[in-house]
Amino acid sequence: MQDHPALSDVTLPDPKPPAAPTPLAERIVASLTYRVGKDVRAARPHDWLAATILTVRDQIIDRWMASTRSAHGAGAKRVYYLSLEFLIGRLLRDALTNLGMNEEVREALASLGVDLAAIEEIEPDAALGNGGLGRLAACFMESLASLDLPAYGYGIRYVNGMFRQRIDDGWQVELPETWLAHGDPWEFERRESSYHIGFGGEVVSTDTGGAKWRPAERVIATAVDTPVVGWRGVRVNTLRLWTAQAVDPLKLEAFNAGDYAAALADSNRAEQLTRVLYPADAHPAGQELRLRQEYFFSSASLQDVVRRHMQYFGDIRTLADKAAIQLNDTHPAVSVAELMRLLVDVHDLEFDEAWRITQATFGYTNHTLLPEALETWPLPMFERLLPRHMQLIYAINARLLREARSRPWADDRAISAISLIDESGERRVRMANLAFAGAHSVNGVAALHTRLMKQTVFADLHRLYPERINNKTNGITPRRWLQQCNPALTGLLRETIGDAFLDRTEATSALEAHADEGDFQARFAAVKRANKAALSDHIRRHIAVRLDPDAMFDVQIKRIHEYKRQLLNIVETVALYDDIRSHPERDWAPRVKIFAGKAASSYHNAKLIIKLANDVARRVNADTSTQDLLKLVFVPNYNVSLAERIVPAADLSEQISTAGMEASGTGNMKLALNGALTIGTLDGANIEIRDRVGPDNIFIFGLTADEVAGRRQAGYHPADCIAQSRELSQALTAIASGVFSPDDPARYSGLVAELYNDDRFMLCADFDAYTRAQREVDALWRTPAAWWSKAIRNTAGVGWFSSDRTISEYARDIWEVM
Ligand code: 26V
Repeated sequence: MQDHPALSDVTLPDPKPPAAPTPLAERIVASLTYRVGKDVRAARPHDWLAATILTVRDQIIDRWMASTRSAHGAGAKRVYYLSLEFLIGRLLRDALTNLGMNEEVREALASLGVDLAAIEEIEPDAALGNGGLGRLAACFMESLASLDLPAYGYGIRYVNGMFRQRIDDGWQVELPETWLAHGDPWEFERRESSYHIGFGGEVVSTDTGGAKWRPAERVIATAVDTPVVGWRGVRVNTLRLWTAQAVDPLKLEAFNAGDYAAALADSNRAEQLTRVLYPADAHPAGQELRLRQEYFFSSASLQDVVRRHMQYFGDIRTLADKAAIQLNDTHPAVSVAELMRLLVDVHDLEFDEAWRITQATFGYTNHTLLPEALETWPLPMFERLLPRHMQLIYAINARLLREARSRPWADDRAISAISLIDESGERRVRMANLAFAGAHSVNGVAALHTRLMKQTVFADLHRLYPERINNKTNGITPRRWLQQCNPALTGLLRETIGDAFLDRTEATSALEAHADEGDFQARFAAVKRANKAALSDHIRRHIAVRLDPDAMFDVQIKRIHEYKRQLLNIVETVALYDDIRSHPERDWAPRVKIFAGKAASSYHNAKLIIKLANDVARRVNADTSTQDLLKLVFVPNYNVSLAERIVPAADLSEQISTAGMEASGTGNMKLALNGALTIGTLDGANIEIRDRVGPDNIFIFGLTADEVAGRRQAGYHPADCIAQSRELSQALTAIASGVFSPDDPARYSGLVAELYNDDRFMLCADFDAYTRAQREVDALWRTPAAWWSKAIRNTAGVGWFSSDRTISEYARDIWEVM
């Protein structure tokens, strides 16, 4: 599958001069002529795309300026969302939907002989993020604008975002992604908004007894702005991404002396900073370039926030009244030290006052409890790169530990857990502790996750500051994840329950009254079938596998990670395959297992799991004895655009992480909103989904988070579970012995051995419960009226998971802007 189809793949009829050009068509032609510089007759699909975007962008600019003016005029407090990832995907359909311009633009283009859907398809998918955390940031930006809250997103304008995934002989191959190949017509470079960012050097003392940092190296950060249009165009906010340049891009002296490498060395070094997104979503790379990226964007963003504050309000001491800065995980946590530096060294505040302002300004969101995903930096590296920040962190730590010591319960163990410096081995700076200490609010992203934060990683900090941790259950924007990706369902809902749900997603609850109406069920099922047929078509064209849209589409789409347990799903598929072959006479429910997702390039087991999915697929899909009953596909290059195709076509949503390990999940919400039933563990937001849709409308199985912890404590022996389950042991034996990998029979022996030996993710403990739940799913599928009743109740029940609701809670409880 290709991210950017070759131009020849997109068939556009010959452009004809418009019969009666609409004013909008005329503007598109003017954009094409004068801004893209192409003649109507010579224009290629990408030219039409650019001309359309530029024309739509013009419609946005007045609102954008009005939004800025109104915030300024009102002296409003602004929200700043700092995130190293914004997984925004394509923007044209998003802008058209929110501006209500879809039909108008479709007609204008049609009058020019251009198909809107075809040019939407060639817009690159802006993948400036890894997975859930980055997509959440994009949904939040859209909801902030929709709720008319003045907000800026700050991040990095990566030249290469998330890698493109190709599947070669079943193996993942990573290719660079080039979303900027044709330029980005949405963006505005703001040359005037640029800042110096320092690295290295030393700290000197000033005559007034203060400290001053003399960096050895400087680069320039320049802002590039993209408008973010809210629902119904109520407001347009700014996504401000930073790009890096050398202070001295061309050293002429070196150039003239013929040393071209030296002449461009600074440029190359600076450009590395914004070259590529780190493509791991759980394993900190620990590389210096990553820390440089984090500081680069934190410093640029904070300098920008402080400059705007001084320009509008003139007094740095009111910063916290006028700015709320949210840290999306620890990636921007160095911002805490950077703001302290700006307040103390540049604005001459006393340390204590600066600390009060810093804490009042920042909020921190945690997105994972996996110990291996918590960022820490080797102290010597940190100090070499950011010597002044290291001093400030020591000073913050002294204050923090003094406060901790005053508590009677604080023994040495508690003190070392609270410290900003991990001294258990080589000394490291703990970014999560820094973010916790520097913020007035620390939130988790689902109720269970927040409870576990209090009990595990942050137990001692929580004891010290019991008011600080709070929950904000994640959400998704219903504009992209219902209206845009599923126009047919949106149309059906509007006819059935009216338009209220377009502005208040909870209003989908009115559907419940129709859940058992045969006629409505038939229409709901027909929408699903059409979406499945469209997905089948896409899959046939891209990976040449034919699917039956009447089979159950069972999907697991997300990053490939052991804790998410794609392996559990694959092993169950193998067991099912065996069972169908042994008992062909039974009334099996025809299924298509659909997988998609990327593995971090260095994550060996995750890549092996992709290969296994493809090995099983090859064998099962070719077996004539199970032909109509079971298919497995791994759809390459999972990204936002592919999710937009799969989500509306899913019948069953696999949310099967080891309980306690998935902070929230947001794909679970998207799939349920589009009428898929969930099969899942009591993990992350699945628990709250069950609460909303009702326990009868979801398939819950397996150990709870507390039971997982209990089993671990008591000593977990996976080999015993395997011995007790004939189905599991047969499936594992088949995989380990090379049934699916005859070309390399030992390929999976190590993977299976790990399950016998430690099974870190308790696949074996949950296997039988999972299989039973799957057979209940089959039984339900065979009674369509019962299935559709439950599917409808899912769409009806999950409106609460709108990111509008989530953002309203942040606005009220953390940012105090609502
Ligand atoms: C960590 C690192 C470590 C350094 C290298 C790059 C990198 C990138 C991301 C992360 C943290 C990953 C945390 C994450 O993505 N969490 C997901 O956040 C979602 C939104 O809250 C949530 O729904 C998922 O359950 C959670 O896994």
